[in-house]
Amino acid sequence: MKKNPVVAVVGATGAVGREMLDTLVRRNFPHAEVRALASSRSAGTKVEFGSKKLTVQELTEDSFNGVDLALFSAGGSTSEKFAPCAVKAGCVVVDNSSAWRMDPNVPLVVPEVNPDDLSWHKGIIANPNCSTIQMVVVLKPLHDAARIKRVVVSTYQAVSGTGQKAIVELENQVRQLFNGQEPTNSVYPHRIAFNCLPQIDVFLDNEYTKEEMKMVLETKKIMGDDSIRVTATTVRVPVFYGHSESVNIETEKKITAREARVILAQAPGVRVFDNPGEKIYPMPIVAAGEDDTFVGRIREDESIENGLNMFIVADNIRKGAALNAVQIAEVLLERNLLRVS
Ligand code: NAP
Ligand code: 3JM
Repeated sequence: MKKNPVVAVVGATGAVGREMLDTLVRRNFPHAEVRALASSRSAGTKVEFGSKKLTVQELTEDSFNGVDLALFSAGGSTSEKFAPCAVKAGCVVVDNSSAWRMDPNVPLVVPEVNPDDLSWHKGIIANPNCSTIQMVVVLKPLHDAARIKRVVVSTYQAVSGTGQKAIVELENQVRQLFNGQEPTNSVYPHRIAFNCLPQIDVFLDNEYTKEEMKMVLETKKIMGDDSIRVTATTVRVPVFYGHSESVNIETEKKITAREARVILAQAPGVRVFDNPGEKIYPMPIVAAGEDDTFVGRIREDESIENGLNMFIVADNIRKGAALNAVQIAEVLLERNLLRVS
């Protein structure tokens, strides 16, 4: 593509959509025009785009005429319905929902890990789940060095992962509790303030949640290795921004904690934040508002022959969603892949 692309942000009024617009500005993404799309509820309202304001338009089947690139973050059902319309109109879609992630015709991409999968896209590219993204940027270099056989992960996920309404629910509950009132909930099945919920997304027939199975299946697809065994427990915690993960890996080859730190220090998008003597380790308050994925508490698992434990934290709205999507768009542009073949 020689001219700058016309870009549409679908879900532009949401937690991820607003960050998409900010990320396009911050990274100076080349564009001829940017359109902000959302539901009829917010049509006519304004969203910020750098120093400008964009008027939100209602998403319809005709929204993609003349659009080259659409960044979707308006939920799975909107993606299922409208991403094919966008592709039909000649637009390349980067979709943030889980709707297309496991479709064998759709690449699932983290640019630091598997950018070459973009070459076979057929119009839709899926952005992985937030918890999966931050885990694989750290696991890939370790896998290349020592081959990971098994991963055991437990997550501590921020409410912003659920969207704007969940951010407001946590704020309200904290205020209600401090005022001696009974907290009310509508987004989560239980109180989230001063609590932890071991349920993210719906329960499946195997008794895991859908969020847990996203981590299992997406990790294998992105790493291009079905032999890696993954098991996950995903938990929502009363944190506004930043997902945390306790990750245990078992490797084929021995790798010391010191070697892992050296490897990860050179890994793109990863910041080793690991100095226990100085009480330096990743935390949501460290990663929020940052682009990098932070890794620390790296130590050898003394219960097995070849294993490591680590703690991984990233901004779920940035690397977990908007930033990864814009990085995908940057590679598409660089490699002249912003076209539907
Ligand atoms: P949010 O704050 O609730 O925002 C939802 C956005 O979708 C709003 O802009 C809303 O527009 C729009 N929308 C909802 N229904 C629509 C419809 N029928 N037609 C057009 N627009 C519609 O949620 P969020 O946190 O930004 O997340 C949005 C989606 O992104 C999630 O559902 C999820 O699929 C995905 N996501 C992915 C990751 C990841 O891990 N990669 C992380 C977070 C979210 P209105 O203002 O008009 O209601
Ligand atoms: C719907 O933190 C989270 O809840 C995960 C983000 C998310 C997703 C996702 O990306 O998997 C929130 C709501 C979805 C989805 O599309 O399934």
